[in-house]
Amino acid sequence: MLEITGSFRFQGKPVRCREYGSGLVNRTYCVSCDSGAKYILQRVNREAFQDPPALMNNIDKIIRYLKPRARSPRETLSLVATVDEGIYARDEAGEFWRAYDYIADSICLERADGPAVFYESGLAYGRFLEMLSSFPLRELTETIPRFHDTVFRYERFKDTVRRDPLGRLREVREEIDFALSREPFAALFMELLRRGALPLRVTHNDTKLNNVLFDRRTRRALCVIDLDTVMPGLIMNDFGDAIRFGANSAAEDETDLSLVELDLELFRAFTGGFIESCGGQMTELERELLPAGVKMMTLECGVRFLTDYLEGDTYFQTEYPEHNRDRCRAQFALFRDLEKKEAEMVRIVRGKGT
Ligand code: ADP
Ligand code: GN1
Ligand code: MG
Repeated sequence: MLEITGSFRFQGKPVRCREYGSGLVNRTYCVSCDSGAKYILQRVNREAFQDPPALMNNIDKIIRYLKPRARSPRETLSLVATVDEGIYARDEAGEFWRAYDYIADSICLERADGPAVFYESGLAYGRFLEMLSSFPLRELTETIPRFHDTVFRYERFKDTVRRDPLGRLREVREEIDFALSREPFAALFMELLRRGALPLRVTHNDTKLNNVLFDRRTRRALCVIDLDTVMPGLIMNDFGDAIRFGANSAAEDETDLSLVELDLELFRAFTGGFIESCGGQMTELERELLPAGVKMMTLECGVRFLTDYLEGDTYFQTEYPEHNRDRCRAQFALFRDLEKKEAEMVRIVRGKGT
């Protein structure tokens, strides 16, 4: 049993603790107690999040704000207090830990098995944004500065290419050339933001399908989880990251690139749910740029995987040495397909009523 379980006010005595989920950044465990109660216990990744106490304050504020607005208790996460009434615990190694109630009768999906669940996830992410639309932005810390500043991501990438710390450059020349060829596009949102044409909103910023929990029986979306990156951001990026991950007809790290493409049926389903729940708050420009958000998040994610590969896999958890390279290749393959299907995406978005 992990010693840190003793720091939380769990109901009963923890009797089982196992690694859980498939997140690429934090370490997650599922703890079961002799009372039957279950919890999610997480160690916050200090490489990714420089100020865990500030991050935990963000999460606490967001949850407190959402609770009274939610339709049911299973629609929001609930933090478990520590024995000294805190919202996180620290172990001897200085690591930060937090615990949530396990959301009962929920399932987490890595792939959309059809349009119905993906529509549901669109509703859930849109509703999450809608519920937070009046949350005061200045109360949130940027937990990862410049997280979706794609221009900054490119600066880092080019710096890593210059340094080539592991001598991996020659294995990814094609990917580097591809990334550089699309660099002008990467500035689109940051430029519009600088000109004041886009509003900053409270956004989730990590809208993978596996960050929504579904009801096991009804398969309706229940709860948006993984609140580490909830901070000021752009609505197109939340839309885009969800499509990048969930409407890809293959996995994020697929090595058979002929399988990687945008599934337009899934795209249509998510778009319907998203616009239905938060279309009312979007400006015309935001709405028009939703397909560009899909391209932006796919390109940015590919560049982040490539940078991490060149850096020696210091950020994303990997299962084999070329994992980040393969993830990058799959993202760039998807990006090429998105370029081909952009006009169709625009047509679908325009066709959805608010
Ligand atoms: P990461 O930041 O590493 O992605 P997440 O917060 O997304 O971590 O959690 C990892 C996985 O744990 C999720 O994909 C989900 O399967 C599960 N999970 C997280 N929180 C809960 C919860 N409150 N109830 C049930 N399952 C959860
Ligand atoms: C990380 O933590 P997880 O697995 O939900 C990453 C996202 C990436 C994603 C790629 C804080 O998400 O930005 O898009 O991996 N989260 C962070 O799978 O960097
Ligand atoms: Mg997650």
